[in-house]
Amino acid sequence: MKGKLIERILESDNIEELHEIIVLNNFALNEIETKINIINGECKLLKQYNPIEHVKTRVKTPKSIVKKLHKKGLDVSVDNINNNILDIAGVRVICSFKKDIFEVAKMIESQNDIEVVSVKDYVTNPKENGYQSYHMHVKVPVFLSEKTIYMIVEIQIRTSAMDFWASVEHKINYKLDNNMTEQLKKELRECSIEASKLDDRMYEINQRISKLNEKG
Ligand code: 0O2
Repeated sequence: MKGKLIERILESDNIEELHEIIVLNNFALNEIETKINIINGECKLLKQYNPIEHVKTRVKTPKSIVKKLHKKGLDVSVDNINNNILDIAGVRVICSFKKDIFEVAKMIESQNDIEVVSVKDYVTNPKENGYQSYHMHVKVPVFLSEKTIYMIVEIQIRTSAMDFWASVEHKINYKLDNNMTEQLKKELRECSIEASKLDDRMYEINQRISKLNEKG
């Protein structure tokens, strides 16, 4: 039954185009994942330090593409997908500490063949609901046998604590169909502040240990 929903919505001619979009986005994800793994490996080699805990990738499902188009008030068409859905290819980079988020972002930005298209810094300015993460849309070259194409990938960079908050909030929102009570929203905002304090405290402990190691 997989794919039935999108087949019903898109004309059959467009199904192949959609399949192509998904395959190309998978290629783009592979390119960017390799770059991020090299950045992490290089940091370990030069600084004996891994800023990245782990990396998760995903390609948006057709169902979720359709949902996002509806949310934006757009019809389902290949043009609308290409022009308005910039996170079909998504990478989530989980860092140990807040400061690593900005360092990793800078290292991604400085790659010669990557163009940063937009940035949303929800770490410095968390969203009203408490969501924290650093978002980048980047243009990545994908080298095909006869041409090079440029694909957009969304990179979300955050700490483990931010990731924990976001994944629980996402599940709650899904279960409640985006109808959270004011009380629940307030508690989640408080949890986000707690998560941020935990990040600061863990960083401070880590700094103390590093200084001790330097001395001894
Ligand atoms: P999913 O299911 O994770 O893919 P845009 O993508 O720029 O057109 P938007 O929503 O303005 O649309 O962009 P934004 O704010 O950068 O958010 C993009 C993605 O960030 C979302 O994708 C989520 O993954 C994540 N995100 C943003 N806000 C929240 C939030 O309040 N809570 C949680 N848990 N995640 C958030 P999708 O497609 O909405 O969802």
